[in-house]
Amino acid sequence: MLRYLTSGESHGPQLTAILDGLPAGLTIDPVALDFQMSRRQKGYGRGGRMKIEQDRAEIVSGVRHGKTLGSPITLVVRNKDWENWTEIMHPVNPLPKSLDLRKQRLAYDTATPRPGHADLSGGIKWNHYDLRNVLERASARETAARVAAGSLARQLLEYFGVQFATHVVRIGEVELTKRMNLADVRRVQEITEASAVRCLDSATEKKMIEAIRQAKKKRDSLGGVVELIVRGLPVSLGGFSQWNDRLDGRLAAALMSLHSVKGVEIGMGFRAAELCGSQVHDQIYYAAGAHPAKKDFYRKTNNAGGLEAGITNGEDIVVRIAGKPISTLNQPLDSVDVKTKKPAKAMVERTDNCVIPALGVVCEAAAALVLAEAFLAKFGSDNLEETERNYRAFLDTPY
Ligand code: EPS
Repeated sequence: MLRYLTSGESHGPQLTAILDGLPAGLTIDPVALDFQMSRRQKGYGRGGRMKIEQDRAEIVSGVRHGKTLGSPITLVVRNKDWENWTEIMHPVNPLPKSLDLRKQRLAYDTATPRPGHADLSGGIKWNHYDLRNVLERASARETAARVAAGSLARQLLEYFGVQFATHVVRIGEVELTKRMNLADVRRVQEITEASAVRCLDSATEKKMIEAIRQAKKKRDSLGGVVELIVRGLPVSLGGFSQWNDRLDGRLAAALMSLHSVKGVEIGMGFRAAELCGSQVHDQIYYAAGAHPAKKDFYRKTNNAGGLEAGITNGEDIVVRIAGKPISTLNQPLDSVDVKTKKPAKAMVERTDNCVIPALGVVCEAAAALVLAEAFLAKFGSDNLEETERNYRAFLDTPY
């Protein structure tokens, strides 16, 4: 079973991820790991924090001389900003009485919850009136730890030829309407990497940048939609015997659990509800020897998004993920002071205007963790030789 935990506050000393269940013998590429960490930091619309951090994931357990041991892998991402927050966030030392004014504001002025964020429900749940006690862990900074763990799961799947890409298809009202060629995943990766908003079409990219610029000018935030593509998974991962065997459900849950995500659509998604069955279902064809990972069956359409009845069918996994606008606003919305119960404007924190380009990177990591789990459940997870032997045997066994 591949599982992981993360810990750490946004402005604490570090974030930590523990990933348990990767097979022994996988060569870890630390450069590829840090590449994923840096991708998450980019994108037009990111705020001041990303100028401070240069995220790196340090491996402190579970890997020896570059190879996984089969024991839990611990990854540490240090928060550079911790230096500026040591007094406010120190795990043990009491808060000093004399703080400069800026620090006082950060330390005490956190009683007015931001609509849309975790502040109010978290405050009530844990009985905190200093809402910094809630927001520090609720922060999307946690996704840095998830990307660290996810990029190791990704390295496992990449070893078996699986490819991941995401591209931004909407920022606010600006939508990518042009049909893009997604035949070459590497090309999709290259183009999105070179785009400030990870969009495949340069004309749409310009409009997206302008929309974010306008939102920033109005001290507002913008959400959007990203599309995830995972190519190269074999047919038959997942299951349907029980509700939580279903890979579509597990994938949707992993993506839905990401900060700011409000919607997940697999394949045709909601549109399938409007059409007749003959327009929706992907017809089945066969070409002997052409597609070993699909047992030579293939489809000419992919409305199912690579998943039927909770199982991979060997076509690309295609998922669209909708993220709401960031809920920290520089023009604060109405709120209530949780101590005095008097009307007040929501607290203002340093913030991003749009994180949708970064959301795509995080979705790739979250998906990799779930899909690697399903892959290892089928082919074995003790050591890579065994996983590979089982995988090759599956490909070679005729159906
Ligand atoms: C984030 C770090 C945070 C925010 C953002 C994500 O840094 P700070 O709070 O110090 O400015 O930029 O957090 C949120 C969007 C949120 O709602 O909590 C990061 O590393 O991704």
